[in-house]
Amino acid sequence: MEYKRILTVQDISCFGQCSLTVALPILSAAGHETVILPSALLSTHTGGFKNFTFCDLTGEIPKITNHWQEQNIKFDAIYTGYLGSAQQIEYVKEMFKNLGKDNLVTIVDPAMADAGKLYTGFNNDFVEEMKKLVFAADIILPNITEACLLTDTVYRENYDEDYINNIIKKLSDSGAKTIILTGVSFNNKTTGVMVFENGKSRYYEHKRISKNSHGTGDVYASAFTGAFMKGKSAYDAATIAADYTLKCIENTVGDEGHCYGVKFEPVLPYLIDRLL
Ligand code: PXL
Repeated sequence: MEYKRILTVQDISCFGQCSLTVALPILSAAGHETVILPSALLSTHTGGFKNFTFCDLTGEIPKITNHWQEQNIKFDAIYTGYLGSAQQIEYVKEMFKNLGKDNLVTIVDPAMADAGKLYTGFNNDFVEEMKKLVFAADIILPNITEACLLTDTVYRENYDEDYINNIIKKLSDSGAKTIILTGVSFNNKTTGVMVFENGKSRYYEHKRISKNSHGTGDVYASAFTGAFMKGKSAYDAATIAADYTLKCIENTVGDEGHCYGVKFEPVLPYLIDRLL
């Protein structure tokens, strides 16, 4: 059984089932040693809450990573999610250089936008910095909005395969290696992921639930990382993560009060089974 040491860099949103409060349990359930580096501390995530607190932890990052270097602590994978500032992107690039074991896998979820809009607090300068990180990573997991921002493509709600293939080509031409493009939907009933691996694209289509849930990108990227680091191919990891995320959404839809995240915890046994 693969037991890998994975560093994940993203914020702690204390309430809201996203970023580290999702990544740590999912990666642990996938059977990996999970090391966290919080990029910021927020009372809640920024999607739909007002007056949330935000404590930027950029200043802590080099202190923590310097200590790890002194202790010769190295990682099999570095997986990044929501980063709080352009400076943090610089630091992550240094981590890629300094904190990896020989076969380091770098996985970047450019968590910064959805449904055609940047998340609160981000601007175009951040997008420009994020391009540098994305094109230096082994695997990226943008949604369509993020992929459009990364490739200077006009975002469209309705599109065809040519539009998606063009985005994948632009990402690949800019240096992206393995691409997991999430939320790709060609009709009302289904959605899926376009996986570009070893120079070829493959689409995985599954049921679409109309509810737009918060935090599903983080659930997806964490499950993908857990599965990929178990030795699955990118396509197989992408399908396992898609099936798991769908089950998390199904487990949440009936509960109108639970709109800030998905109830991913009771479905962890399903993910574990798929990884055995
Ligand atoms: O789920 C992505 C995410 C992570 N962290 C914070 C967020 C969001 C999305 O809005 O606000 C703080």
